[in-house]
Amino acid sequence: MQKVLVAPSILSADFSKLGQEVRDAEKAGADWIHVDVMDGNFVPNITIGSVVVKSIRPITKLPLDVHLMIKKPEEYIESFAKAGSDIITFHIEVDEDPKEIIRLVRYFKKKVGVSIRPRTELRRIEPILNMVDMVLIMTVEPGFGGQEFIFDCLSKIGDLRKIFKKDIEVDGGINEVNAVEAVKQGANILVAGTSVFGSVDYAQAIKKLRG
Ligand code: S6P
Ligand code: MG
Repeated sequence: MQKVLVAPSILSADFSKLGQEVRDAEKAGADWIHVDVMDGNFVPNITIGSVVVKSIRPITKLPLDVHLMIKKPEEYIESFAKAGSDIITFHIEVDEDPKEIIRLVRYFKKKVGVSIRPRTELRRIEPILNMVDMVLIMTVEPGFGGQEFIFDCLSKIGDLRKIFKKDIEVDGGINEVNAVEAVKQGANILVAGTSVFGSVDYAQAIKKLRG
């Protein structure tokens, strides 16, 4: 069976000591570091820009998994790529040409992911599935950490796994209970904000998520 990867989301970390939080997550066994980029436009919150990616890049060897919840992602891909992102994921709902966004991410030799919100149907991404490395299935409405996992999204993971053999990442409200269900459906990467950075023992939290 494929190893389940855990990607702690720094959105739930203590930003006053972000470097240390990233080091602690790596030491605790994290596989990737997940970076949530929000623009106050695509989602009702503003978070992290490419300067933050650049500043944590030398802190860790782990892949930086950048989740762009922004309109016009094509205008920011170059700066996030040059800042040291390893995987760049955009949302299909931004209604730009997905093939152009993918082409741009590939131009900078980065892995590319596409993400869908809980109410977006899988058929929206079907035409580009053969062009991406990863699909990120949102299990909360994007905008804020610490929300409740939406169980209705589970069947979408299973449906996708039947037709997509590469990475399936789930993001939003992931905890040790629903992680088991998501993995059963075929997810192999778990993003976890609150359940890792909100815990007292990051290593224990990551271990429990892996099941
Ligand atoms: C969307 C959300 C996710 C993050 C999240 C996970 O609103 O912000 O994209 O990756 O921070 O955090 P949590 O607390 O739901 O595990
Ligand atoms: Mg995210």
